[in-house]
Amino acid sequence: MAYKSGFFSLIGCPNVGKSTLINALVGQKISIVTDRAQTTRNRITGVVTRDEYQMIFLDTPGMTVPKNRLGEYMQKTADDCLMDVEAILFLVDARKGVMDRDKQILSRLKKARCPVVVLLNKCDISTKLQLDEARQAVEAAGFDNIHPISAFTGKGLQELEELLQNYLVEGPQYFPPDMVTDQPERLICAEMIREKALELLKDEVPHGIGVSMDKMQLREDKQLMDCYATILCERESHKGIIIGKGGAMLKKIGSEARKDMEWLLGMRVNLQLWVKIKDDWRNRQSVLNELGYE
Ligand SMILES: Nc1nc2c(ncn2[C@@H]2O[C@H](COP(=O)(O)OP(=O)(O)OP(=O)(O)O)[C@@H](O)[C@H]2O)c(=O)[nH]1
Ligand SMILES: [Mg+2]
Repeated sequence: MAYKSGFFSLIGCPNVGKSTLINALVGQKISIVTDRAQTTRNRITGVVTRDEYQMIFLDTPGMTVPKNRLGEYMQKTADDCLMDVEAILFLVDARKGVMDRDKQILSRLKKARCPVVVLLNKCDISTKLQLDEARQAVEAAGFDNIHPISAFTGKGLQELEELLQNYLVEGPQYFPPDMVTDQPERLICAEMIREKALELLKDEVPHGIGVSMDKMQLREDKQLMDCYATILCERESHKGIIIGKGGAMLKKIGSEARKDMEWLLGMRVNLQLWVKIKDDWRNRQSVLNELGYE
């Protein structure tokens, strides 16, 4: 039988679990996850390769109304992922239910030229009533391909992969079998630092943060990677918060990110972090390009 492959976009409001799902599908953490909305900023590709087929999943930024140029970039990224795919996987947080924003996206998806699979995520923490209500609201919006899953526990994911096989088309293996993402290690490592900053810092500070991985260099004995990264922020006061008393916060962000990086790279990491102020960087194209939001 001929080899099959296909592309699937993960679409939905912020915080519904798109990145958690892509990580669960590929079986490795390639996209950062936090309990905050608007964690993902870029399109992240996740690849599942089996003997008979390859599935390519596109994680996207949650759909919202943009507030700055970075936000516009994030929305364009999500919009672009609506095209040229075998199917769109639209995620809803079943516990929260189908909100106005979900309905708006669903009405846009009505015009999509490809099939839409609706996933009621977080079924592990949703009641039966909440799942029923979410399903009814999705049906009322005109969609009937609805499946409860938990990206967190893995419930329903086996069935999902089986379902998605129906949408695959005869085609090549786009990625080598051992490749789970097209994101370079440099970018994933920078994202890991941003994830820790999002987790550890409160309020408006983390959303104004960008991380650039300036240099990664393998030591001569090949047992250790020296990594140099810069955290960009927008204000002097934010810089103070990120560094913390006596440098404590920066140290904490660094040591937590280092653990993840060591796991990813499979070796010891020496991470050096700096904090720099770049006024209004989220509206500056040159800085956005530098950070990989091109
Ligand atoms: N209990 C439970 N929590 C989940 C599940 N899926 C995701 N979460 C949690 O929901 C939060 C958001 O998850 P993300 O994967 O970052 O959500 P996202 O849709 O990628 O969010 P953005 O990137 O901001 O658009 C995290 O705290 C996850 O741990 C699930 O199936 N069950
Ligand atoms: Mg995400």
